[in-house]
Formats: sequence, C-alpha cells, structure tokens
Amino acid sequence: MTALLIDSNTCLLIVDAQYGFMPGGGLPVAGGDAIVPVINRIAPRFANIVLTQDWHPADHVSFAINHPGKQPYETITLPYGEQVLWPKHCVQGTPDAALHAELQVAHAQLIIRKGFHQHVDSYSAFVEADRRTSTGLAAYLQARGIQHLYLCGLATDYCVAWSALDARAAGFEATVIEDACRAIDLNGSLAKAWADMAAAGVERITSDQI
Ligand code: VGL
Ligand code: ZN
Repeated sequence: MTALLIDSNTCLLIVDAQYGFMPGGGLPVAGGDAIVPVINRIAPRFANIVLTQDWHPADHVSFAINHPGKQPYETITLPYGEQVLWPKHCVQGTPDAALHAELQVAHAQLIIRKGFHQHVDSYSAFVEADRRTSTGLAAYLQARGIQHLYLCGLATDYCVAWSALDARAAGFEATVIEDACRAIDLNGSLAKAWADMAAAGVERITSDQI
C-alpha cells in the first residue's frame, strides 16, 4: 500500500468476471470466485473501470458441442488459425453470462461485450481472434486519455493475457494484478502466457502493491 492510482490516465480492466468462469459455470476456472473480494478491495482506488463480458451466441464456433464428434479442449483449425473448443459458456442473456453479483464496481463506466460474432472467438478485449476485427476499446481508452491499464479477471492465460498483449500492441502500459486473476492452464498455457507478457513489457504485480 499505496500507490495512488486514481489518476485520470489509468484504468482498471476487469476481464470476464462472469459466472460462466466461476466454479459451477459452463467453463469453470479453479478458484475463479476468489478474485471477487480481491477486486472489491482494489476497485475503489481506480477512478476509471472498464469490464469485459464474454458474450457468445448459442451456435458459437468456439463451442465443442457445435462440432459433432469433437470434445471440449480439443483444437480445430479455422480460417484465422487454431481454435480451442470449449464447453458451452457465457451464452448471451443467460445467468452463465452474467457478471458476478458480488462485484462492487458500480462506478465502472463501460462494459465491452466480445465473442458475439458466430464465426470468430475473441479472447482479447481489443481485437477478435481473426486479428482484424476491433472491439473499439483502444479508441475508447485513447479518447478518454487513458495511458495505463491494470488488468485482472479470468482467465489469466486466455482473456487476461490476450488483452494485456493487445494493450501493449496498442501503445498502452499494462500491468496484470496476479492475485486478482485465475488461470485455466491448458497444456502449459499459463507459463507461455506469462512469458509472452513479460516479453511484451507487461508488468506483473500483486494487489497489495495497489
Ligand atoms: C475465456 C476461453 C473461452 C476467458 C473466454 O475469459 O479467458 N477463455 N472464452
Ligand atoms: Zn468464450
């Protein structure tokens, strides 16, 4: 404690803190619900907060159930590259897609929904998996004068990491708050994500440094 983060040029990005990624959800992340009290402790320190919400149509290309003969966690090749097939999760308008009700972030200003195009997944809050389609988040943050993003949420090795990497690519400083995240860790994905983030200049801190 306690760097002052209330500056107008910083923003907390809370990634996919949805029931679908909590224990009991469609794509449960071990310990996913443990991030909620950590986020609630740090959120009051940020004047600017943006959330993301994974928001898939039921016929989404990332769901194993939409590929007969395929099982969750297998991969397939799509026009934009390799795609992990996931259990059905975060279907638009369902309780699984809702943000965790105990999040105390009423002062958050924007919710970016992503993954709503049937044929394209989007781990990143900035650019969809085709690496072309923008969510509009970079332009929003730039228009508001944000220079530094602090990231937390689910999952460390997918949506948090891809968002942090794309934040760097878009010219923002990026810091991941490690204990305010939990990982899926599929085939070494967590170690790779931390290595990729370090190489891209993403900082890594714990919530007690805020
Ligand atoms: C995520 C896999 C599929 C995430 C979302 O939020 O990290 N992972 N959809
Ligand atoms: Zn998803």
